Amino acid sequence: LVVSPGFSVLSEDFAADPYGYFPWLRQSAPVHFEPAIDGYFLSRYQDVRRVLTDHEAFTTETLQVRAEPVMRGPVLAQMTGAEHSAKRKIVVRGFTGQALQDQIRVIRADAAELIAPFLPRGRVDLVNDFGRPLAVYVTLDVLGLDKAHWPQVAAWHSGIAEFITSLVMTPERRRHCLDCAEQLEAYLLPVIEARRRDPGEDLISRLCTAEFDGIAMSNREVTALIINVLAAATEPADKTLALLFRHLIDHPEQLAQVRRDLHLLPAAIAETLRYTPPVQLIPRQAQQDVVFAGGTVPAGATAFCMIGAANRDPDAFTAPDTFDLHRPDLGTARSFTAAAQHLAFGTGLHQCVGAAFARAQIETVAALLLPLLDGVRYSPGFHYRETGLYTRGPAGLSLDFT
Ligand code: 2IO
Repeated sequence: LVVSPGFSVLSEDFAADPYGYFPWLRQSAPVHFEPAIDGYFLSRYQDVRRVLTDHEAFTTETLQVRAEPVMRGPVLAQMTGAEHSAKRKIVVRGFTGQALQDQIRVIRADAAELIAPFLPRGRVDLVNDFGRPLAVYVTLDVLGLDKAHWPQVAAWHSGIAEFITSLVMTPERRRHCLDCAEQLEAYLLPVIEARRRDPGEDLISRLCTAEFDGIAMSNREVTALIINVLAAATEPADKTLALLFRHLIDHPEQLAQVRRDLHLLPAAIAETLRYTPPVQLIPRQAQQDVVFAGGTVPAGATAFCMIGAANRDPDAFTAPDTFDLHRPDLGTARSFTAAAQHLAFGTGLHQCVGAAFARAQIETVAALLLPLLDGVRYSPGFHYRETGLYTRGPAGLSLDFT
């Protein structure tokens, strides 16, 4: 058994600054067992890569308990074989080509609308005033849902996200999260029925009209994929945008370079994802005993891949704790593809299906904001704080400009 005396991922100290613990974890406890969670935490780049690509030894079965109760059915990441490739393709088609071009236009319009009221004030909280509502707005547009319902959908989303991203949960919180999921399911059902009768160009219509093995998907299958997309497109979006601005403000030279040449934005986004991945943990279930240099993950156990720790492993990146959009080992052009060096989108068969969409979204919004937020800086008295162990990002980011 690999217990590390005195250390817990559930401690307040770790929550305050996980990055401070990663060197020690990789060095001295690369397979850290957490009794309260009954899970093994892997922090080395090569070990994480192995877990995510050895699909025989590690499966996504753990999502049956970690996600399915709030997804109301199986998500893409749970599927295997022909079903997985067919349904993944349906979702990919909803996020590429003409669909993506249309989405980019919608994203620009949504961002312009949401930032407008803050421009005359010269101050905006990039997370709470802008990023969070924008993330929900954009997701609703992609799904073809009514944007007027965004506060309600945002509330359901946060309950669902809380369920997926909690390592321990009280029965009361669990009940609250399940209530959110059930209400969202009830809200979606009539929409699904309507799209079956009268499909449009949106993702829900695509899911309703697509066939797998000559058969249309059931309401339960469509619902789960909608909630899957809703959670995956919303939860990390505001975090990534705020982290990008945080790092650029902290590195004024790189901010100036990006301002001068917006073609550097993809590199800045990729480096943000490497340096501070918004999804910090990816769970898998061991199908057999798996021996690592630092310990064994036993058959049946949950292994949590620590993406933030892996992305700062000196065996994978030189000067890993430095934010440098010019780093030669980043491979910007590949950073949003299956050949990415960083692990922010995971890797292997279940690598993020929305990576290209995520890039387009953050790039579009940042390119719109940078010229508007002239002289952008932290508001006086602002105290920076990050929250979250599973998904992690700034609690707020109050910025002044012009
Ligand atoms: C939605 C953490 C929001 C995914 C998940 C049950 C499956 C899968 C992920 C990401 C982001 C979430 N897991 N997206 O880590 O679809």
